[in-house]
Amino acid sequence: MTIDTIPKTDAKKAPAAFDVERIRKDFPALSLSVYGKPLAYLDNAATSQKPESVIEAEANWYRESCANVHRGVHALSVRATAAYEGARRKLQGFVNAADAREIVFVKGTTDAVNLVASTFAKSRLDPGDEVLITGLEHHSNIVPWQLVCEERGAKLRVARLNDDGEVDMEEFERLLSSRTKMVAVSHISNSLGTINPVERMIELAHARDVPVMIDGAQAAPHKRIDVQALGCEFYAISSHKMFGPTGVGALYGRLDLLASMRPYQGGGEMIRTVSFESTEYAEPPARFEAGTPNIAGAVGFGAAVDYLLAIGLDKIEAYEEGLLAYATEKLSAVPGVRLIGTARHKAAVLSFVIDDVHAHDVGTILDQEGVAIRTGHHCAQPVMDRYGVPATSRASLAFYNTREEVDRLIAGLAKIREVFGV
Ligand code: C6P
Repeated sequence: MTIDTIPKTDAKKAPAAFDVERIRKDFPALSLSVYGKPLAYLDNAATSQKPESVIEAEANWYRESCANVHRGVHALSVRATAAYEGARRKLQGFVNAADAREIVFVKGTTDAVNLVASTFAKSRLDPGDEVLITGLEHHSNIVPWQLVCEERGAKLRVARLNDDGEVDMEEFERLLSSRTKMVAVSHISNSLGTINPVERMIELAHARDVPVMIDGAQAAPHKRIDVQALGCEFYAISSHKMFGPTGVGALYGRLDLLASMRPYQGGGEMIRTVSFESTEYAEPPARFEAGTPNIAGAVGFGAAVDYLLAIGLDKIEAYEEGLLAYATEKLSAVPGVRLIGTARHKAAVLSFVIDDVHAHDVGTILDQEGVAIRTGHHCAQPVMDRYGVPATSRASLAFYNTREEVDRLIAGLAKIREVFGV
């Protein structure tokens, strides 16, 4: 199935052209006020707000189709199964996978990385082997690899960053060796917004027959994803960062690899036959979906995919590029502000520090102004260490944000400088 053949969202709900004011009306949370001020939600990398169509899809599933999947012959169960498998096909189209069986519903990106590390990688790692990641990774794309390396006597290698927050590609290439059994890299960094040259990374890894997992948690809300064009073995995404519900995500895995992997967890639905002597596993994706899945979440995730595709990822990317350029220019002009992460290719994230002001104070004062950002290490402590800071303030953008909201961030920073006399 290609992106063009994906079932489209109800045309009445889909914005005709990229019109940010029109789009904002689809998101109930964007008209909230905090402390009597309109909410400027600039914490989208942590989680995104949800359009009415997603909220309705999930609520309607509970109202009209609530039953377990793949288990019952009754009408409601058949309807629930159709909705769940329909969502899988939507995800297949979204990442342009060749086959719907290559989409495994998981809890999110963290779950997906743990699945691949503890099944695929674990069976391939011997003592002395290596897993290569980069200095940009979120803890979710570090700790699962550390766990499996520890267990198998393997070693985690890390390609370092330059001062702009880009992966040193010479070192990345140098670290790929006959010992490398797995490469795992983020498509877009959550802490700095750097867009990694994943095409080149995959090419370099494949030249040495090394499989690649991409952590796409921060890419899927901003870019068109095409796993066939990328040629990666695994790609992980989280629904909640893509304007869908929390608690669900998708792992793309190449079918022949999924079919060769041991299950992640045992339980109902992941088996073909069970006896006390032996168990025969189901084919993928069921093999990796033990127990009752997050059915309502998957249906809402499917609706989020419909919503994103109805707007168009290319339009989203173009709009956000303009907004990021605007915000970068404004932020760079604020005295005492230092941007952390100035890569040539960036998306949606502005991480910064202000002289002599702790990031938590920045976040708290901005909150009083109605501006929501995230402060801290962003689950990427090694990135903070790289820049010698304990924390940054991070404004992260989505297609529903506006220049006016960026201006409010900048005005809030002026207030902070006044309060702290910096
Ligand atoms: N980053 C942030 O504020 P989960 O929580 O499983 O949906 O996603 C984990 C994850 C993995 N990789 C990247 C690049 C991420 O950004 C995240 C989640 C959030 O930056 C919450 S820590």
